[in-house]
Amino acid sequence: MNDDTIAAIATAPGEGAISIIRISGKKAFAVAGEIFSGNVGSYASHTAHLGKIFSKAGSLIDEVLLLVMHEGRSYTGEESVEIMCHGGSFVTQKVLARVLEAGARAAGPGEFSLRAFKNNRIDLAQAEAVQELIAAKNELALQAASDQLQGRLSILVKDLQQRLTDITAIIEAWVDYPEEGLEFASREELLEMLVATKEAMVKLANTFHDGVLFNRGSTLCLLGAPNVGKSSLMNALLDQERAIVTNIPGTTRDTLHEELLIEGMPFRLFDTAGIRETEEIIEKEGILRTRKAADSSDLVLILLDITRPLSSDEENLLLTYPDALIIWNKVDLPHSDPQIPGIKISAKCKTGLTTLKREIVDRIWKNRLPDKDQITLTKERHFSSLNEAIDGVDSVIQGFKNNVSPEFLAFDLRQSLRSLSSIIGTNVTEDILGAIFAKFCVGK
Ligand SMILES: Nc1nc2c(ncn2[C@@H]2O[C@H](COP(=O)(O)OP(=O)(O)OP(=O)(O)O)[C@@H](O)[C@H]2O)c(=O)[nH]1
Ligand SMILES: [Mg+2]
Repeated sequence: MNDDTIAAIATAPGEGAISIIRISGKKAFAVAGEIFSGNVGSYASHTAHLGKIFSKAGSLIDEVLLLVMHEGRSYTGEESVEIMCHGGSFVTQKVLARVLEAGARAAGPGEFSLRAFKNNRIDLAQAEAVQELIAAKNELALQAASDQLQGRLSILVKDLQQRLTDITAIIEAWVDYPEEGLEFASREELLEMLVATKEAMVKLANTFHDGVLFNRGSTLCLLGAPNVGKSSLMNALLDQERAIVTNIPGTTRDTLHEELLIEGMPFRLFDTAGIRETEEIIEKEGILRTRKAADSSDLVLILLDITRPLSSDEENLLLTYPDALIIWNKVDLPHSDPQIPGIKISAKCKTGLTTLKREIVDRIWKNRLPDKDQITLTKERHFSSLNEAIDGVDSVIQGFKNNVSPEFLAFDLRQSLRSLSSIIGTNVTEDILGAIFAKFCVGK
């Protein structure tokens, strides 16, 4: 499959200043040479050349800049050419059509990255990081993706692999040379090595929760009685008139959500229908949805009206969500001291919001603000492979304590090693590869 030459538009669709058509494979120079005015085969690697692209009939399609990369020195590891043409979608399509006519095949999603992986330019975790880097929407997600792309996760995984391989070697020595085997390590030493390796694996697995939050954002759910100012607060936090605000209780009927960054951290904020006893059918459904949103969120924010005493509905709400962050709204109006402690704000006048934001970030991230040196797992696939590996090591530790025969222990360890390897791709089937790269963009 790696024998043919592939091509695709590598830039986003639509109009732009320039578009890039990427060609990779054994015949990349020949293909480009056939449609370009210069002698592509004679160019040094990593040089750019101004010239013209012609149609088969010889008419001019576009003036372009052509970048040449020799085999072994490109993203895919193959002979590659990038054609920078004018960024109209019609002209870009025409250049691509010309490239295909000259003998390249249209690349599928992620096919360039798949080739980079198959040619050992990057491992699987790094290839996946490319896509995450493209999708990153905040500093943390970007940092995690770029760490992975730099191979920092891979280095960690390889280190774990090495440790398990060493342990397996010792256990297999016991199988093969029951007499001398114990010279390599005592049972106690081996158990210590196993436990330490497992701990390092668990430490990495524990970063996954953060990794998910980096990409998806922590969910915040605004709860409260009708008219306390939930939608006003949502708008104030977003700094835009997103939700409808009126003085009619029961204005918000459905849950709506928006993404926002608070102190650089990603969040997803839900505004909900105010909670109260009602027989009205739409409002009832809205309240059901409110409860659903609240139950699945990372932090519930209960909004109360400081100008009036708590209602019984509100008291129930406070009991149902004892961990909620309590916010007293409408401090701009005359009021007496609040009945219970909470953050005081005015959604209308936008006061108290800085304190509120600080508290939200603290509640979610306190004591676990990402450490710059810690690698964060961000992919479900990596997390589940790592967990399989941990389970394997765990059963070896148990087996060890129960004097299970070394053959079985070695078998379990090999299984664990396979799971670990699949993270960086030394042990994955074509099916899995296909599924991973299918999620990439065409041209990447
Ligand atoms: N004075 C004052 N009025 C506010 C404040 N926040 C909201 N309001 C007013 O309170 C009324 C209700 O505000 P909303 O934001 O729609 O309240 P809600 O909690 O979303 O209400 P429902 O969607 O009906 O549950 C509107 O008239 C707002 O202008 C505030 O901080 N001060
Ligand atoms: Mg509302």
